[in-house]
Amino acid sequence: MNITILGPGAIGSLYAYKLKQAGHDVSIWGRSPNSTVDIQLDHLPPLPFANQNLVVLKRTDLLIVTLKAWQVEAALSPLLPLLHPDTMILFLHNGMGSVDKLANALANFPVLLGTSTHGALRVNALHVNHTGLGETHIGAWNDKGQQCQFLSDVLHHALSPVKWHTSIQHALWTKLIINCAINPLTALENCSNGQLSEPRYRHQIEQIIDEAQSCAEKVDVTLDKASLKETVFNVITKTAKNYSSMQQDISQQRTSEIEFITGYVVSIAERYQLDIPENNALFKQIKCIEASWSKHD
Ligand code: KPL
Repeated sequence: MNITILGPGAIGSLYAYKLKQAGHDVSIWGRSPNSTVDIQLDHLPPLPFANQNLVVLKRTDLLIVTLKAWQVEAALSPLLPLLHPDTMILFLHNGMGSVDKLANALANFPVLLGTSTHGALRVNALHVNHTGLGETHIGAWNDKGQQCQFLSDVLHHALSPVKWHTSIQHALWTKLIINCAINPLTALENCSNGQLSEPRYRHQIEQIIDEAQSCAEKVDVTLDKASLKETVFNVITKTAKNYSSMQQDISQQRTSEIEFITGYVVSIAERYQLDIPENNALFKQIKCIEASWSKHD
């Protein structure tokens, strides 16, 4: 297949390399001004990828969007008119709501949503390490996307395991709630994921999960509170040494994904008039930090 990765950060580069290794014709669409970019995975030899090539983009069968959620609208909008209408578009990033912002422009493409728990660390612009084996879950966003179940086999062959869901909302909300519980707290406390296993955080984390779960219920996604808590604390243990993406963004004064993580839950709560004080407070605190940078500019 002809595959393009839009936003070759850590996860995007990992997928680019693995798909190319599996025999696909893979190109990237990244920030580099170079027409070819070498990507190295772990200690494997670097592989060359065409970058920002319009001819290649126009004939791409699958576009995998691994940008940060807040970058999606601005980066994807100018590219959509250039794509063949049969191009499958798979969104694979933290957070929810980025696709809703482009709903009209995306309606005629086969669109899929996914979530991945693979650990990937970008050592530098050209080198990525696969730091933790994870899973990828994908499913359709629209009817045309429902016809693309074969994609899970294609991706599974390159970077297993990949699971297909007839309804992806459950998997997306589960990952969203994991991110709501871990990301803002680690950013505010400036700590690793593992530090959240200290008993003093337990009550707050449980509150965050309960509130987010009640929002999921309002949009007909039923999640079990007890197993959600178990899942969140398992992720904290398994990724104990990692620093969450939000901790890294905030500590480096980069815009975080808060709008699409906690902010998404806050927007659902507003719509259904639910009281979610813990998530509201975290949302405001992170937004306040982000706003303080621009004031100093
Ligand atoms: O997805 C993550 C992130 O950092 O964004 C978790 C699961 C919290 C792992 O660090």
